[in-house]
Amino acid sequence: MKQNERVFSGVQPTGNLHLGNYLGAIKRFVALQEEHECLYCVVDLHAITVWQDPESLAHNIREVAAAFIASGIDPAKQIIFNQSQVSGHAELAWIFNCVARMGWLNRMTQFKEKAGKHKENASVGLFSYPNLMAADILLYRATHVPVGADQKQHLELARDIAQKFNNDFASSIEKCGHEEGFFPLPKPLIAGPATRVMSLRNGAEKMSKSAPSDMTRINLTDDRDLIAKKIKKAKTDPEPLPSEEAGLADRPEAANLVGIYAALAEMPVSDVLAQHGGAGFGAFKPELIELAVQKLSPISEEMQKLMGEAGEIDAILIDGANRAREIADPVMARVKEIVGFIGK
Ligand code: AQP
Repeated sequence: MKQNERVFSGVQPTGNLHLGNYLGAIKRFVALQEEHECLYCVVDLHAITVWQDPESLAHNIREVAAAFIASGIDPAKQIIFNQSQVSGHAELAWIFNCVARMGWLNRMTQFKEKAGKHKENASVGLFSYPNLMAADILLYRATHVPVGADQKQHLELARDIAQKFNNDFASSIEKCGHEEGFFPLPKPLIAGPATRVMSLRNGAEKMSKSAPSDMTRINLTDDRDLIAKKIKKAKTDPEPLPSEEAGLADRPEAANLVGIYAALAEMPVSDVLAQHGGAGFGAFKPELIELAVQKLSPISEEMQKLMGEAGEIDAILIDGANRAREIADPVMARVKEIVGFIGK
């Protein structure tokens, strides 16, 4: 790890954690922990930008923490915590509400998709969600953020906010004796064959927690039978798999299943096609089912075990929050000084 490098990322506790969340984010969190100092956050403040039933929210917070641990993140080495326990996230988000511009947020496609036709009824929090996300990252002056492709635009906004803060307060930053470019410009880490896992029923739609049909996604809590059923029923086309990647163009469902296979097997798409090119889905799907069950079952079994020990999960989150605060509090104190606030 290079000096001053720090990884931050978050997952919303909104239920139905799925294969896209795992391959696009959580699996990559695990890989990064070997070489980096990492903070992995259950972003519960983000979750309430749309209505959450309080009892389900508490369950879902523990479930995301359980998924982190069951996937292999070591809570003793890295920091696992839930966002609402560290008040700096909300405090810095407010300051960023005053740095970010309406025009920037108006361009965010996720808000447009989530608010849909009922924009006037969406919460103000849903609109300013990207400012909170910028605060999550910059509160720890994190430099690298592993996310799925859907978060690229929000990451670009976080960089714009960091840059504008650094510019707007440049003379104060200097006067307070802090280094020029107080906030780093965080880099998105979006790589690999599964940065955008698609719905199993429609290759044009992202696999998502909120899709009404459970058949569109593989949940991390699904058992062997359910995984098999969902993959068997996944939409495909009648052609056999191509032997070259170019042959997947205009075949979104086929590309999705091959991408999932590649990410689970940790091999490039070209190798998957070298092995399975020419096979029809009747032959490929059982292979994918075997692989998915082999990789996901240990995680779901461990999650189930951990969920039976809620007290232990809560203790891990409290410990993580204490350690997160040790990094966040001095940053927040400096931000307040830079902005011109007085007092402790
Ligand atoms: N389909 C996906 N493929 C790859 N990565 C994905 N991520 C989400 N969906 C996919 C990544 O998972 C991380 C956590 O996501 P989140 O829970 O914070 O929020 P989200 O993007 O809103 O997740 P969903 O599942 O799509 O929920 P809804 O249905 O509410 O919109 C992020 O790094 C995200 O990129």
